[in-house]
Amino acid sequence: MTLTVHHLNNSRSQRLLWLLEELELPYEIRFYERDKSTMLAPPELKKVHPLGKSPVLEDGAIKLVETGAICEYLVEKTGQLGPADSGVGQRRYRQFLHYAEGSVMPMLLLILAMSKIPLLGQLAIKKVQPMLDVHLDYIEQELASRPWFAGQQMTAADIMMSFPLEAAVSRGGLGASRPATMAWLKKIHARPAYKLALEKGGTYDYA
Ligand SMILES: N[C@@H](CCC(=O)N[C@@H](CS)C(=O)NCC(=O)O)C(=O)O
Repeated sequence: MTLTVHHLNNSRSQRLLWLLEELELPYEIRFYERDKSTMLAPPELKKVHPLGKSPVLEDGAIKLVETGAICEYLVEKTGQLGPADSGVGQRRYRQFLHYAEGSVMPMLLLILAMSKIPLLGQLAIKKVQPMLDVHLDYIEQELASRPWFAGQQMTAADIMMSFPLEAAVSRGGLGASRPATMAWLKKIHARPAYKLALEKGGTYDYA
């Protein structure tokens, strides 16, 4: 059964394409374009799922949302890109799989929303930035001590962490002062599967 990804341009769903390329699974993409003024997904995505968000993965009769849950589903289905060990590696894997959307993305979304509000928005960003910095410092510390988020091997947790860290470069002040994180970003961007996913997914301003 071919998998179908409902993919919004320039969005978090790029991660799912990368995951599928790493897993070498066949899939087809249905493309959706953001509204140029609001940047929101087009209404057709609501016909696929009531949330109208991307990604949505269809696997036969199964329809899934939430990138982290989709990662877990595909890791379980293929037996690949999960943690290499059942102890500390597994705990780190689970933590970072959820941490990406649960803790880091909310800060970046706040910054994005505030950046659209003249003057007051800039003041609000000054409050949020130190909160994001705590996360970026923690991530830097973690990546300075091992090559991948879960341990010695790349897992789906790295794929989950890609979008928040790419977004943090574009709007969260992530840069040369956090060399381990920047080296990790360079490493993921060099992966053939990452590049293939970029070719297939269309516009993506974060790579
Ligand atoms: N936590 C969800 C977030 C889904 C989400 O918000 N997707 C964004 C893409 S960056 C979206 O569809 N935005 C369009 C909209 O809100 O209209 C996940 O990780 O899948």
